[in-house]
Amino acid sequence: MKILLAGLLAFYSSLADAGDLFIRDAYIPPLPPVGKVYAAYMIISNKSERARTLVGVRAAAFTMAHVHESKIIDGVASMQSVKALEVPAGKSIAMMPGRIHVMLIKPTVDIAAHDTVILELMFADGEVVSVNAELGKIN
Ligand SMILES: [Cu+2]
Repeated sequence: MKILLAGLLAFYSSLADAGDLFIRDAYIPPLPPVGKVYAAYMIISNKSERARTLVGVRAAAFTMAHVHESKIIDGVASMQSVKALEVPAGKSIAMMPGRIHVMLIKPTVDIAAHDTVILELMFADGEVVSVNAELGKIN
């Protein structure tokens, strides 16, 4: 039920090829009140017959948004920027804690638990897909 509801909350808009990219289960875990850096997670499904490439994310509620990948190098946790994230044809990519995520830096507005943050995912072919991510929601 929870997953179905999350799927319904995600809405879809695009400039082209409507209906072949689906984003679901988008959420932003809660942080302590002093936190200025958040992470968003979601599942991106590509139902089309060609690979699609995520090249950036916009979020009006934050100063910056970047796609990152968490890695452990020589026992030290670090993050690398992901300039192009390919979603193969017919496949899904799951962003999740400790792996790929959208880093959201410095809110531009006061945000509180259960607020909805709109993320715009930009793909290499010019398509932009919007998704609602609820703050403080744990799937
Ligand atoms: Cu990060």
